[in-house]
Amino acid sequence: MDKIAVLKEEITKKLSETADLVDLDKIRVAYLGKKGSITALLKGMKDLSPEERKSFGAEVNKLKTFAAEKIEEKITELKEKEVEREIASMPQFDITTPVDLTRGSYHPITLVQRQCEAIFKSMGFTVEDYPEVVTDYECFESLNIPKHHPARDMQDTYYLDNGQLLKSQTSAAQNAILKKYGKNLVENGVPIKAIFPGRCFRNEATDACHENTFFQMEGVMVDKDISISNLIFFMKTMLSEVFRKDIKVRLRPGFFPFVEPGFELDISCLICGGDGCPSCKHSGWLELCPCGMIHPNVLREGGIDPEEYTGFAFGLGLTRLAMMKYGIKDIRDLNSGSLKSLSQFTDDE
Ligand code: FA5
Repeated sequence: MDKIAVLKEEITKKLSETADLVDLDKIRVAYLGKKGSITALLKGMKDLSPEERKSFGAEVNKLKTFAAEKIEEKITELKEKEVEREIASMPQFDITTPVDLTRGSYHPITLVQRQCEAIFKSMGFTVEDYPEVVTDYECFESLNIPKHHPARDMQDTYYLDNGQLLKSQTSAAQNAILKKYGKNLVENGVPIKAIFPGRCFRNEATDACHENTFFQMEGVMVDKDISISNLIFFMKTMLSEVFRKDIKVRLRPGFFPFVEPGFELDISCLICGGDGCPSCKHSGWLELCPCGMIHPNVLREGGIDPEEYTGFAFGLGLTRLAMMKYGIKDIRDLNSGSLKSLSQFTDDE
């Protein structure tokens, strides 16, 4: 058998026996490398006669191509086997088996907020967003609370060095909303109907029903001939939709410089059933949603003529609403970050 046939057989045998890429590379170097057997055959051709060189050269080149192709094929084969081995060595699991994944859940305040938004949207209100850092003008002066007005004492908050403050009430957005939609009201007769939920801050001693950081949801409606009956209708609709059961409500006079007349809307405490407990300061009632007819000065400051238009505003205590809806006894649990207590609530919409 000639040298070429011997080498061909040898390469075929070695390739069939090798099972890893490192050995395979050694075979490549042994035959096709600088000092490899096939390379040596090519180098030796210089000693042949021109005729022999031609036919021998063609044979050696065929062998070289054969070896290169077989080595490439083997590389592909071994790489595929390696992937198969890796897959086989991966832990096997049944994807249909139920897994114990701890699922996240919405915060009770988010749930109540979303529910209120849906209720008011369905009654034609827009939902507005508003910053947490506001000016003194937004939070107080535009709301008929000039500097040094005693009503400010109830809403001490956190002040920034530049004079801005963390809003103590969502009413801080009223002026901007009146200005934003006032033109559409005056020129096109489209009533202003907006709610704006948001986080509020107060420098407040905390107890079971007071937090220094809590949520409110403001609502305003302005048009011609808006009266207290419109206000009562929207408040009643909202509460019956949120609680989906009869709850005792009382409306009593309340003072806020930005409404006239002003009311406190309280609900009978759902934690104690009205008997009195720490969640309702032992009164049996919980202040939930102060409201009233927007003061003429506030309308005027918002660019709306109080001789022509009237409106109502309310400031729903969203955090307290969440407490009542979910039977949370202590408001401080809501900011506690305790997943154990917070994750038990689900969206029941
Ligand atoms: C206000 O903040 C007025 N801006 C509400 C308003 C709006 C009146 C529009 C008239 C017209 P008050 O300070 O009472 O009012 O707060 C409103 C509601 O927010 C309260 O009834 C209560 O539900 C909630 N709230 C107030 N302070 C706290 C607190 N520290 N912790 C938790 N909830 C609070």
